[in-house]
Amino acid sequence: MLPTWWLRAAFARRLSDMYGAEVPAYTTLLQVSVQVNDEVIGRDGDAGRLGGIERVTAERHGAIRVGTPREMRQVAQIFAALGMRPVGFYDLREAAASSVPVVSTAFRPIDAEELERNPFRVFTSMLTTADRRFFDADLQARLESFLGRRELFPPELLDLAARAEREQGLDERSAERFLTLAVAAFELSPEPVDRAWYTELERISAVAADIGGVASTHINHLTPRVLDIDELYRRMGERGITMIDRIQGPPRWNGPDVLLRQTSFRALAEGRRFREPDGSITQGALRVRFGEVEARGIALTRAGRALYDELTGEPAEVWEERFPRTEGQLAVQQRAFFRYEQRGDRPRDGRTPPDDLAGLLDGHWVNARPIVYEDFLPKSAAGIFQSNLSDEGTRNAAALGTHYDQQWLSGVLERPVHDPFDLYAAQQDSSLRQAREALGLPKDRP
Ligand code: OOG
Ligand code: NI
Repeated sequence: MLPTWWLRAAFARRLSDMYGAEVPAYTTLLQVSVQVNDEVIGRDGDAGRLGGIERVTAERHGAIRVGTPREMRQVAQIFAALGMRPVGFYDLREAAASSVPVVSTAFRPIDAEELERNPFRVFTSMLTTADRRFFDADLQARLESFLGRRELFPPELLDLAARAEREQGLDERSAERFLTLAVAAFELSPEPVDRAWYTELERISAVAADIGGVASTHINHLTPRVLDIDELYRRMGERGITMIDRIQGPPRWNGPDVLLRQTSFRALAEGRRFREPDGSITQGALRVRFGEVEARGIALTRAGRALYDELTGEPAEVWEERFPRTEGQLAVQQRAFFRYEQRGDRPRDGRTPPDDLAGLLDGHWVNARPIVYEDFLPKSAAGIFQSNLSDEGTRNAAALGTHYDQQWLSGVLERPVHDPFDLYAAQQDSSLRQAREALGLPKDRP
């Protein structure tokens, strides 16, 4: 029996091989990432603080886009087979200035142990076909009928996924079949694209065309993790690959790495066949798939995140004034999440440990190890979408948007959508309770 985590790791590896064959610049990005990571590990003894080199080297996130609640539910089933749960709700309609008519979640492992084994995550977006700001009633009807007719995932794949979820793994033969079908579902289809339909949607939004203009889905990008994203950015430029003009997320600064910094290169023209209005088949190209890379830092609490949101776009100097400058300050001010452990190496000399976190940290009674941010940032995600649109698209600002939220998504998926803050807080709290118990303190502070 091959367990869930093995299936996840194998899927991530095969998807990466497939994408490398389809988008050669991704392979270059991987090579440069490995180079940069090796160098950072070589020069910085503390580089493993936010994840061991083995995890970081294998670490990827992917992005996919689907059209309907039904397709979204099927995706959730496939990822459930891989131990990946929906976490977070992102409304990119609001976060993006251009026309990005989608709402999203991220499928990822949620237990620390599972994340350590393989943290593969997939940012998954769904087209908001009912949103009048983007689609009028006539287009909505045609779009939904087109999407309702297509089949992204064969029944055999979904059956195997349900079984893998139930039995928490698959026998070797079924696993092989499952992985083959799952990877194939995210390959670029050779089917000709209907030119008129695609163009009609593209006028509204290139994202809408990418999702609803074709009868299949595909992996949109795969993102490796690097330990020094500024250095990677520079080197990609040297290799002649043009990156977008900036790194999204916090600035490079003289303080702890927090949340997520990302950058990407522009979508490349890929050859695609088209069915023209007169029925003829022509050769053309589309630019939809790109390459992205990211550096991950410490997960922030709601209070930390509020401060981050306030400082968005501010330069390093402002961060140095306003953001906690050390991990210790982040911990004591409860701006970031840590895993706490009692220090066994410290002679107690008959003293009683203090009852507050600051005292425990100051007196070196406990160690605080940062909890890595495993999620995404809506503004960065919108920026990533946007940087790859050659055209703003159109939207009717006067029309009313349709409301979607985390609860609605849970209903669609028939699975709970987890709140990322709750997941980090649970990890932190249980570690702190254990540490306090080991120090002979009451588990919970009164
Ligand atoms: C997803 C964009 C968001 C990220 O890393 O923030 C994303 C997409 O382009 O489908 O992947
Ligand atoms: Ni991404």
